[in-house]
Amino acid sequence: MKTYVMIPTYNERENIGNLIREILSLRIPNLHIVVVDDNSPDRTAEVVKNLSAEHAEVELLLRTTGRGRGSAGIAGFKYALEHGADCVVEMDADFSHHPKYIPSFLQAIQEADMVIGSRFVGGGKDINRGIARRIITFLAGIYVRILLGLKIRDVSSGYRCFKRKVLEAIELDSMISTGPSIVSEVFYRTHLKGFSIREIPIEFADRTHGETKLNYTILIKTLLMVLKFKRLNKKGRLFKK
Ligand SMILES: Nc1nc2c(ncn2[C@@H]2O[C@H](COP(=O)(O)OP(=O)(O)O)[C@@H](O)[C@H]2O)c(=O)[nH]1
Ligand SMILES: [Mg+2]
Repeated sequence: MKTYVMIPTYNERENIGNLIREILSLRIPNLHIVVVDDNSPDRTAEVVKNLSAEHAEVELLLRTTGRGRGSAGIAGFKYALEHGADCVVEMDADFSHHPKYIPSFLQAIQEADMVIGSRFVGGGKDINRGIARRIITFLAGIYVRILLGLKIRDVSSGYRCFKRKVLEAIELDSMISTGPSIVSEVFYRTHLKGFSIREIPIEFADRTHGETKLNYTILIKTLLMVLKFKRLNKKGRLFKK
């Protein structure tokens, strides 16, 4: 099974090298890593390029026009599909998503179409994060779950694993998210297409290096985007095919 770990990055120079090394140390057969960097001013891409010279399975997708967590994620998924991935793991670069869980994802994906790393199932945890951020996650989660009718608990988790057929079916080309709302849009599309989704517990840690790209403006925009997917779907226009 050819697996791609897809990591979008923006100013993650302090994290990405260690993260890649930890993933490689898991020694998972036929595992590739693609880092999708939006030409970060801190030269994250340089670190990735240097590592890819030593390790053929480390690949860099450098985007020089436009920036966004959503468009980067879509580009990364497409890259993995074009390069023959049977399975794709998506994760953040900041160690909030610890790579030690990758083997559990690959195990669980044998029996589900999509697997989510979840803070809110038995054994999962949200550690070291401030109370304000936790409350926001909780309230935004209720909003997204109710609005989109999702059955999963951790609807803002960007640590997840997909079978190829899911990424082929959700129509990456008709996705409307350019920013972080991609996390919900992917859940919604996967749910609407009827795929099986399984949650496995993870301990989510706050980043210790670098800065979050999330702020209140982005948060509000993200929540409004969720209304937009819902409306598009009601009109039968979320999927084009
Ligand atoms: N390529 C790319 N990656 C991004 C962008 N914004 C955020 N990311 C990455 O997406 C992941 C999650 O972002 P982060 O700032 O940690 O968001 P938070 O975890 O919600 O606070 C990290 O790996 C970021 O480097 C972007 O505009 N472009
Ligand atoms: Mg983060």
